[in-house]
Amino acid sequence: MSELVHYEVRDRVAVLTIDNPPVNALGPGVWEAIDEAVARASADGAADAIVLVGAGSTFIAGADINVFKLLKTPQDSMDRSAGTHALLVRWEDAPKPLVAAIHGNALGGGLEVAMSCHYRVAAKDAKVGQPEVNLGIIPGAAGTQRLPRLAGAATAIAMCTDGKPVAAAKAKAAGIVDEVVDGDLLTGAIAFAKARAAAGERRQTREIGFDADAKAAGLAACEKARASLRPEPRAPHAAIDAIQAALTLPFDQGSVRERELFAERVVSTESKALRHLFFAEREAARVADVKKDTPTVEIKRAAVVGAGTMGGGIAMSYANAGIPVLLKEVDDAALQRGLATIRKNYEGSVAKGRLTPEAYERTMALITPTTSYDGFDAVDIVVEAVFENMDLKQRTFADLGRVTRPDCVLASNTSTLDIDVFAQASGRPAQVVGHHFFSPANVMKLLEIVRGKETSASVVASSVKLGKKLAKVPVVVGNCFGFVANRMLAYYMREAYLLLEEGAPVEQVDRVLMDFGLPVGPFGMQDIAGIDVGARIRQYLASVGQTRAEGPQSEVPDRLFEMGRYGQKTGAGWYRYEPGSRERIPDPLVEQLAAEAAAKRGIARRKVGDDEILARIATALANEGARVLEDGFAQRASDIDVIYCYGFGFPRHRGGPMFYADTVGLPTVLARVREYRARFGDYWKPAPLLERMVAEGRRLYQD
Ligand code: 3H9
Repeated sequence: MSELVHYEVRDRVAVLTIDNPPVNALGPGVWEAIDEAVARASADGAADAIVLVGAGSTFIAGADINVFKLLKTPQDSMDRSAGTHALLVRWEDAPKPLVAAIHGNALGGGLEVAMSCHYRVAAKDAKVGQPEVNLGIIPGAAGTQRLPRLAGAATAIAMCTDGKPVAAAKAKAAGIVDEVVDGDLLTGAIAFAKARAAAGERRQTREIGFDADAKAAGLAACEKARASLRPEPRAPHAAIDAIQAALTLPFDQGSVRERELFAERVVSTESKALRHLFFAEREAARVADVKKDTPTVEIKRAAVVGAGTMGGGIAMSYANAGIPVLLKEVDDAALQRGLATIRKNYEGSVAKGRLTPEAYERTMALITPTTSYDGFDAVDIVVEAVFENMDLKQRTFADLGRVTRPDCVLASNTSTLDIDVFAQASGRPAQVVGHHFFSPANVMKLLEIVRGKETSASVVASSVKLGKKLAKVPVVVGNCFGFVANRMLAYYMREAYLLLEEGAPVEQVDRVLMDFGLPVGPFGMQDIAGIDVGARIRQYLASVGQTRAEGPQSEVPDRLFEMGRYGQKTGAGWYRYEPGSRERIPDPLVEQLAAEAAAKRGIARRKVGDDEILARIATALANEGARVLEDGFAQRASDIDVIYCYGFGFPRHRGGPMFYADTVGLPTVLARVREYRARFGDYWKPAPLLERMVAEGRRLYQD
């Protein structure tokens, strides 16, 4: 018998255990091994029923994602998938009740395998889902055909278009799972299988039909879902098309339609981009010179200094992960303000039903407010989140060096300042690291881990581990101005400001970026983040003779700042806002400021095309990204993609700014930089890495 699927008979039930660590992905050989085991069990006189279960932490996390890159054409995919379809039908035809016993996750192909079994029983904390859209594809092993038959079209559409897994209890209510087992899963599954065998029952999902009402409601749900989607990404549209085929065609024909749609998607740039990010996100946690066995500090208690917007959000992240956290402010008034914001945030979640009142109380109780350093000698990490002021931060780190244990990790949430300076101030530079959270810190998933000159390998490894525990996506970066995220952002914003001065209204620039797939354009984003934040950083930089990005510095954001137009919080910024509303209303005053700025710099304003806006902004990002990479502040291009997608909402289906540059073609990107240099000036300097890669005919990523 295969090593990938173990076979044993327990209490007259054949137990087939899939054993393909780490997540029992359906890689080469696994499909065949299950097939062989089902055939053996079907013929085994010692077994009356069959249970399919996963070894280790999960049932099956889906098809092996690595295999998709071998599919170069839609026909490659069609050739392979017909065989898979036949296997699943064969299992469904097994002569004895076949029961999937699900623990951990049954995702993608994993759920498709389970749905081709006659029944499904699940552990209480198991999850099932069709997350293929997150990889730019759709279910390809008849998931879009069997799921609507089990759960109805509306549930299938929701699961196949948003890709979110569903918990066992909800899956049972939806008809996907037949029984939820509280105790030992395998024992429960064996008992369930024996009972079905005794009753002579076997239910084939593919035989479930749709009556006229279900069909009409399903088709209406397809229309409604289509209307709610943006034109891109395409995979959710394809998933709906496939579900519609389930409603209108016999099972076998619907399955062929699904496979055609899958084949088209799997070779798309969208799918390549999303698969790239799947692996990039996991790769980002690996640090070349930090070995796997580097000892790490377990963070059991934490402290946050500063209860402002960032400090409060960071304390919430710790509490959400179940880690008790001291929250320190200078005085009681500031502390109470911070706590009130935290409470308001949690109460919002309770009101939306995302948090139970009990969980709110439990989580809130993990945050201990304080105005002193009492108790700091017992914490494993301190995150400093005081104002972005060098003197204040240095003083804070000097204090932290005194009041904490020598092995305590000392993290700074600075977004721009040099952490090596704080490291010296603490007297314990090896323990100092940047933990750059993004606002709102309790929501945004990116965590830039900034490695200083002397940060120890153990502190880096501990930070990565902690980041995952806090449900963040940790990426280790070097200590340059703005680190990676804000350094790139400075170039993104520079181009946006200059395009505005040249004649592109803020609403045009924002619309182009939103059409490209960002949730909000650069100006709308700044109105949310606060124009004052950037202005203060520029003031600090001016005081030390620096600028954020090379090139002309637009005066427009500073003029808005001087006018007290900080964005949404003051009712006006790049846009105007009616009281209590977040609707962005274009403001002629901004156009006037842009025209004045253009006149001062001798720029003749013109109509700027949408294509130019996208090309300029994307090229600025890619060129600066190449410099970040060459300077060694990011370990790999894919880290930059992860950072920009998670930090600033770059559309995932475009793979991130570096992947997108590869899609456009590096020679085109370089040609644009050169063209802009000729048109606008020497501040448009091609990154040497970009020039070299083009000269050598290389790409950033291989297919
Ligand atoms: C599909 O099924 C299409 C079908 O419809 C078509 C059939 C014809 N393949 O995430 P983790 C690796 S599409 C290959 O860190 P966690 C992962 O790269 C698939 N590798 O663990 C990592 O490797 P490394 C639909 C996979 O506990 C290691 O396993 N399914 C796969 O945080 C551990 O992963 C999905 O989209 C895979 N399918 O989370 C589910 N899955 O150690 C994708 C994982 O070298 N997977 N790996 O970095 C997940 O969402 C999470 O892995 C899971 C566990 C929630 C399961």
